[in-house]
Amino acid sequence: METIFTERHRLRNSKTELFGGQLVEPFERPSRAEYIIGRVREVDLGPVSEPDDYGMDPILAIHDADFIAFLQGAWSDWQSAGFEGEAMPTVWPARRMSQKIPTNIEGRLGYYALACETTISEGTWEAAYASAQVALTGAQRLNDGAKSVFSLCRPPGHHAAIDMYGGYCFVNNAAVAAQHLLDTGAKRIAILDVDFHHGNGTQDIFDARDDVLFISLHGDPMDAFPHFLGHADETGNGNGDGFTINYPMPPNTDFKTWREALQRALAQIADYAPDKLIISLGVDTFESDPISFFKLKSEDFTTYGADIATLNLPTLFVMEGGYDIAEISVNTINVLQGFESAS
Ligand code: SP5
Ligand code: ZN
Repeated sequence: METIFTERHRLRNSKTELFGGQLVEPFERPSRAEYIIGRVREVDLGPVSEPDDYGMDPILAIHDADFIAFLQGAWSDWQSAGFEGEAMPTVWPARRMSQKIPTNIEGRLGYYALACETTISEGTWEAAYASAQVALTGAQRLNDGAKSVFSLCRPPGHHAAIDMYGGYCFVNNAAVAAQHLLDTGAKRIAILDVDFHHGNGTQDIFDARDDVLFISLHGDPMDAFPHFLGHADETGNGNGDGFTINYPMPPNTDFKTWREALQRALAQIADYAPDKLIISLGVDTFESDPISFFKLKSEDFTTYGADIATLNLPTLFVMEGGYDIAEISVNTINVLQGFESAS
């Protein structure tokens, strides 16, 4: 399997995350991608290629232009305001308040943020842009005939919505890739999100559409981030009614239960008969993940990679979360090798 990767991910290197009331080193850090690309090379998964540059249009096909302009300017606006730390919001347009977009950077951060743990730092936009290009290049490889591709995206994307960032995500890489496939001939795309966290951004983007089936397996939002989307009764709206499917699961869910949800999801994808499949691949379902509460073991990742291969669809794996840095590389590559061994 070919891997798409760029060192430009290192441009996302924020120093602070708000966690447990303290500023800590971010869980989403450059070493994550270095561990994973190291394992790709160690097991000789396949060639590693640089992304091509598809420009801004595919990003603007998913995200609002004012939101993207905000991301592009946020760091310099924050610096111009004279702040010393990294950019984070402290105030939001909460219930019954005005939804007008402020001119001031503190107001703008609150308007566009869905969470404040994720600070914006120098280079964040440049890395997010490069990460989207990694996803786009992987998608195009499927168009060019590849059976499967691994887009080693960093920063991740699935929490980024039409006009919101947070949860370590800025641009929704999987959504950008899906739209590219639709714009280049596909009629139906399925996105299966196996990250521990609900893919609220992807759900938001395709909520009212029937050309993308979105299915997510995740920690119940009653107990887990992002807390405000991902319930089982969210099934899509308008034309999209029935094309969003959520499998929230409780703390300590083990692989047996998780795999039953996966099997149901795979059957639903088969019924939908998509042209291509995108996996939002987060490995924070691992039993030792520092911020999550599922109990998957390393060998389970191999098993479910093989399960996904039974769909026999052209498949793009887009990297999302996974934070136990010693193990994420093994678990990620286990999914890809499990898939390949069953293909
Ligand atoms: C892409 C992705 O996986 N983003 C996840 C962002 C989660 N950020 C908030 C984490 C809050 C975790 N609270 C955990 C308590 C652990 N005891
Ligand atoms: Zn996650």
